[in-house]
Amino acid sequence: MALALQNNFRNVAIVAHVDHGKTTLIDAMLKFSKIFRENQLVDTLIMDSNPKERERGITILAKNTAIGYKGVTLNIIDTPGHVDFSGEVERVVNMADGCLLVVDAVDGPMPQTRYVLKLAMQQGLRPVVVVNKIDRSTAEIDSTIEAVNDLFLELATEADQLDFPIVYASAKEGYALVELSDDPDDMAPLLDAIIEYIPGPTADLEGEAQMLVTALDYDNHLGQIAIGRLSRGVISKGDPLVLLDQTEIPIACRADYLFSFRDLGRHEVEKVVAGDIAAISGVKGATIGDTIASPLAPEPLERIAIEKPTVKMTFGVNTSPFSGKDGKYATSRILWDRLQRELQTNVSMRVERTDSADEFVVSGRGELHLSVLIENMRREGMEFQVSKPEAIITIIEGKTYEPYERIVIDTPQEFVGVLTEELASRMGQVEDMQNDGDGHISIIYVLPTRGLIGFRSFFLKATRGSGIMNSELLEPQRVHGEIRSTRFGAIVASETGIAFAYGIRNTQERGQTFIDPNTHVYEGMIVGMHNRDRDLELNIAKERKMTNVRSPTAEVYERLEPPVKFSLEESLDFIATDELAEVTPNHIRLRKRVLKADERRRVGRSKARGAS
Ligand SMILES: Nc1nc2c(ncn2[C@@H]2O[C@H](COP(=O)(O)OP(=O)(O)OP(=O)(O)O)[C@@H](O)[C@H]2O)c(=O)[nH]1
Ligand SMILES: [Mg+2]
Repeated sequence: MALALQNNFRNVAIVAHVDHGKTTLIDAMLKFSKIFRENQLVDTLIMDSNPKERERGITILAKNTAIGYKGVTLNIIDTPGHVDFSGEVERVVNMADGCLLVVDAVDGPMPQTRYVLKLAMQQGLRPVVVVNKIDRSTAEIDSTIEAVNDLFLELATEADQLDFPIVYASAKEGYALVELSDDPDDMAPLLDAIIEYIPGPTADLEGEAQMLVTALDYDNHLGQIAIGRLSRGVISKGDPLVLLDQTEIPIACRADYLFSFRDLGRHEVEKVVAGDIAAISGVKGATIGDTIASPLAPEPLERIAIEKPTVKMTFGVNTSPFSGKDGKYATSRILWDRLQRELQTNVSMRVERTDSADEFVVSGRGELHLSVLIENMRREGMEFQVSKPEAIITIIEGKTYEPYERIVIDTPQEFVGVLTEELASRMGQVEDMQNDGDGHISIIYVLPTRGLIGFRSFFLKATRGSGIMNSELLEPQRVHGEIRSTRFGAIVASETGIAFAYGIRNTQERGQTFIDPNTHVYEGMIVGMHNRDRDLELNIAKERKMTNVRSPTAEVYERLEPPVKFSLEESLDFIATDELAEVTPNHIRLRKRVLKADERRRVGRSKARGAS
């Protein structure tokens, strides 16, 4: 085997905590490399290209791009920083030899910084630390570097990992510096640092082709596209290949089209060489972790270990009386097919059948991971119903384990009381608490994922949006203790009809309402939250008997409290295990699983009997 250093390539993953500026940094490098050639500017955050990413301002999918610089191809992989999408980071780091560890100079290292650095160290990636956002007046560069040093000391497995270069940057203003005293100019110092410190790939160009499938894409014309780093040999367009899946029985296929990454997209090429990141069409049925190889040497590479999902919920056929009124009615077959399609590109997701033909269990890496899928399906026009997310319990040697997380909270002092009380009831254990002296407290908690479900929306409300919370996944721990729900009962519509102002006004005497006047409701739909901890059935669709001529509507309107409106995530947090959220393109309705009141009572009674 003739291993050779491919010095004309660099494969670099950009990793960091959420919002520390990874995507902005790549944009700055892209803009710079364009200016380099054409003196032309492009829009901001070109890499966050899908609509969901633009709407939320976060990266969800890892993406490849490449920049040509000083005769070297820099393959750059953007990764998401949100903990729910860690699955993406775990597998794409496989394609890289080095990483840019981006750290916000204001926040310093955060939970996900530790997680991605640990991952990078395990993979043996050569890190370059980028202290970003140095343009901000609140930047604390010295203490950030000190904290980064501590993190490396804690995580390094070999001494030479402690010797890492630092580059200072303002991704937003488009400059990078080697020394803080240098004059800000452009991104060249960062690109130079990549070439200097991150080694090119070493690869065997003479051997037979071999590539680990690390990412998948889909193209309407070309079908499935397998992406990965070619670790051995050369592939030319039209070459016969084999796919080695879990069975490791070679499946014959062919490189119909070949692409490599340049600037903003994939570019068709005639051949790819070992060391470069390639995209291949024509390899039907490939999944992540498979190997694509030459038929002359069908040798599989080690499969990528993907961390297991932590949270699950059911997706079911919409059984509400209003089904099919808003979106496409999805039969169980359509729903199943759609979920299966998701698995092709969404690696850390799982889908299983249940006892019911109309309901499937979908598991993911967190509430956000699952709610992004729900949002996407809504956008495609589908209707379906989902249950409350719950933590996934695993059984190891007869003992039950559940996922745990470490959360870091930063909050104005005045809210510490309510937060600690709430977290204590959710089995949170304080690990550390610090007062930064300007009225803010930062607290670190460890708690089961089970206790964290529903906490995010509580947190936002309790701190009136002024708190910041981040989490990191820990090793599973033994299940113990019970978390009691503190939610009040639901107010449930007892009749199908239209809820007019009068009915809503009456309902508001018993609790908070969730709907506007003139909303269509059905029996079993949740229209509000009761003031007590048991459910209440009310006929909200009742009209006032008009005995006199004067219309009472206007004055009733005036006395109405505005309804509480839930986002998708808040809805999922709110519902209890015997409730569902009905999701359609334009509505999210909350409902009891069993719609008829008398049936609910029967089910409740038989459950109680079963338990005793
Ligand atoms: N002042 C300042 N703001 C920056 C800088 N870099 C990024 N930002 C801002 O920080 C926010 C987050 O930037 P992104 O590039 O989306 O962060 P990210 O790391 O890609 O975030 P995720 O992909 O969601 O993990 C945006 O509002 C950026 O405008 C910088 O150098 N200076
Ligand atoms: Mg991003």
